[in-house]
Amino acid sequence: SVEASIPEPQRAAWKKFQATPFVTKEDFEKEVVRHVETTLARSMFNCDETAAYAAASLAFRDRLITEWNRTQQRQTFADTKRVYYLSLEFLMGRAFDNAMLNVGLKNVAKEGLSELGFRIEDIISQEHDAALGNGGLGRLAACFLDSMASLNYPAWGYGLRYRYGIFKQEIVDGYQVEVPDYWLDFNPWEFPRHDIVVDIQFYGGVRKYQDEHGRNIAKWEGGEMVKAVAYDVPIPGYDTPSTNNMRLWSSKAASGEFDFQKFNSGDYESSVADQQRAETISAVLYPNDNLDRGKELRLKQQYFWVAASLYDIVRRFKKSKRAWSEFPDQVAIQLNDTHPTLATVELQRILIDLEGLEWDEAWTIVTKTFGYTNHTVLPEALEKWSVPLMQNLLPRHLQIIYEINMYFLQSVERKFPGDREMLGRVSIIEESQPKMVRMAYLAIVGSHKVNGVAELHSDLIKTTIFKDFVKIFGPDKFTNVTNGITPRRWLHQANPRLSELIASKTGGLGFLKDLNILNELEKFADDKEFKKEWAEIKYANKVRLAKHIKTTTGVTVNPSALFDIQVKRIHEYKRQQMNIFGVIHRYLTIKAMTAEERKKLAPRVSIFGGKAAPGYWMAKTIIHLINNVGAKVNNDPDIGDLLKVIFLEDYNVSKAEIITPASDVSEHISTAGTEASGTSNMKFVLNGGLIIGTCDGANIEITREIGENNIFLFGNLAEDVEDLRHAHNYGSHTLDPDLLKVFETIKSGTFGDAGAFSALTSAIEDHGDYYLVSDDFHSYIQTQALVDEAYKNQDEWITKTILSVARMGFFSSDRCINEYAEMIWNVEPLAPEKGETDGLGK
Ligand code: F58
Repeated sequence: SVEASIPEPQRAAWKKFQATPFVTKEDFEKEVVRHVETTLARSMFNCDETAAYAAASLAFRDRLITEWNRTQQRQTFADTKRVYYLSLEFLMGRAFDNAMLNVGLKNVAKEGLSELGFRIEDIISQEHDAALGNGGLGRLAACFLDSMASLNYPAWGYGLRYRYGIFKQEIVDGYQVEVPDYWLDFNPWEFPRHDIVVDIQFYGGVRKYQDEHGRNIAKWEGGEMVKAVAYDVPIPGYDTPSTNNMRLWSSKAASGEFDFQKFNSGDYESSVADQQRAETISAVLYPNDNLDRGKELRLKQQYFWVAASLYDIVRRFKKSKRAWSEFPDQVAIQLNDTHPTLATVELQRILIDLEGLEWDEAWTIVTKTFGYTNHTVLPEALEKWSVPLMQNLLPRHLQIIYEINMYFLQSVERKFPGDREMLGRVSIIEESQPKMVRMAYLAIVGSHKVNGVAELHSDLIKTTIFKDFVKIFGPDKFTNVTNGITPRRWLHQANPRLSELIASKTGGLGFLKDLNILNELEKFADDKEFKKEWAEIKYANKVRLAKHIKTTTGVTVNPSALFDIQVKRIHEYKRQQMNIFGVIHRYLTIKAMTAEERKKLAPRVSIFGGKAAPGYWMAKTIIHLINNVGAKVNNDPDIGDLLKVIFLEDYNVSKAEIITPASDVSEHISTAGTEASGTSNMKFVLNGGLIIGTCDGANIEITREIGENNIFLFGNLAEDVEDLRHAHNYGSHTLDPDLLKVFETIKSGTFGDAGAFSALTSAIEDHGDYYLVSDDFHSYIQTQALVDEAYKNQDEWITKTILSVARMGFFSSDRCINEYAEMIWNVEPLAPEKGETDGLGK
């Protein structure tokens, strides 16, 4: 047992003085005051909200540590298989509220803080978001950590501790301006592990020789060393003592403070510069969403993080003294997209170069260990690395990649003799100028399972980008795991009143652990009293967002208007341009209406939010247009409340928690076949909003679950996209007349300098309309009219939203994680021992 590890004579003392987590309000307050007065060295007379946040979160942190240590010990002693989720991004958002809710002590904290003179909401809002991600991929990783801990899986997240997360977005004169996000001033949720340090090598060369037994040896020598220092972040499960670990690596110069030789020879500046250069590796998150730029520093980040994580995983495995062949029985590693693909090569290198295994034996272990998740079919997002770049930075890895490719192509040759074209198509090395390593192909070859993130997407990868690999490996290697979201953050935390109402009708908060319980709400879909409360909660959430809009933009919006929201990264494929063109169309329509006609119209607030990659000019132009349309429409006295256009600055996780519960409709309108899944679609529906969307990503499965009467679908289907594009380029391409009117208005200067937006219109008029905005515009406008009509019948509308929520159980990330565990990882939960829940306050 765990206890047996402490020698008998000392055990009693350790047990007697073991840390006991607080449970009562009094004990919580005592901890807060202690942290204010000692840890923070402040007195009660100058304890402001920042200090109160610091002290309260330290109190919770102490509590988490105890459970975290126990969880780690339990896993070590049970010696079970662990899963390691490798992700360059974890978009965690705030931790304090989540910790209070997951531990089940938010009310205790609320009352305690109140007695000390603080409102809990003010304290929660002191926390800086942990924004170590771009968008959906990073947030998915965060939801997965929550689910893995809540379901008691022995799981670790491994990532990078960026000093700067995703930039802060400011809107100046309608333009996006990026401001660095330095978030580490005070972060109580991380623990530096200065004792867990890994040396990471770059550059240098490979020496090949035969040892005294005549074996061929490859030795990677010379080059540079950088240190990876571990920072650990506890991940509390909901309603369980299980507290998992997220380990983030930070880079540091290997030579300690600085190079003393250089220092002594008088070259002080350059010795400091060396140190700076090492620290650059983990300095900044690359802000591109769905675009691969191929920068050397990015490859350095990837190898740095992968090598440190694998060293750690292998070290942990070696402690168990098992045979190498048992590695895949103890370790499952999931590659969150291709960013960590070098891990397959690194493990092979460790096994053959450092541990002396034969190639085949090693490669069997590698492929049994890894699984790969694909998140995109967009060609510009598929990662490739130039061979010369890799040759320089990671010479030994490149050799191993070539060898992997050679054995792989030999096996293809055996299966499809004489098919030279196939060999060229599937080769991990692209024969371009310069040659490129195709990371997705390497990930497929190095894994035993490859999954997409929604049914349509998983089908598409099998029939398009990875078609040949299905022929080579057979269809069973490819599977689907439809994405999910954690109901703890995206319902309970973001929408406490709705959560409470649901709890009151379904016998408590059990639905947060088994989201299918929401089904019980179906019987209230026509219940008058229930519907009234339901509608009141939606209204209150809209009032909250309206306040936020007022304080951040100065614009007054009417909470009774239909709130139409599109928040996500700005990208042409997500088609925010189509949305704003639709808004302009609405504006023109209203302008042309009589007073009588206007009375019948449902007032609407069109809300946008999202960041553009700093180098993505077209996306920035879309933001500019939205803001200029807002400036015009919102100040047009002829329009009044009938239409307002809002761009919310700096969309992030904590803002999403205010925005998501406040939608009447949200927009998920990507060109069919481009959005792998989408996850905000799930969040909006779970919070009682309807959606307008295309037949793309998870929209399709959402429709299947909630029923097609409860969703506004429109537009061309994925299967027709290719032909349409072909027709644009080689046939006649007549644009939608309503869209042309919108373009005329833009070009006339109604929304300011017409020239500023010419790229947007000309992408459609002159450059083939790749994203089919014109093809879908008519159907979009018509469907928006259906939304207007439907909204007028509030009674039916509310019924639709209740039925939808009732049927959203499938989209819990718990379901999703259980599928990964069963189909890909082959890991079992490790439930806490009986009695271990003692001290958990519930
Ligand atoms: C997103 N990808 C997909 N990538 O676009 C979305 O449909 C899906 O729901 C989500 O993953 C989760 O599966 C995404 O967010 C990135 O941001 C990458 C960041 C690193 C560079 C390449 C894009």
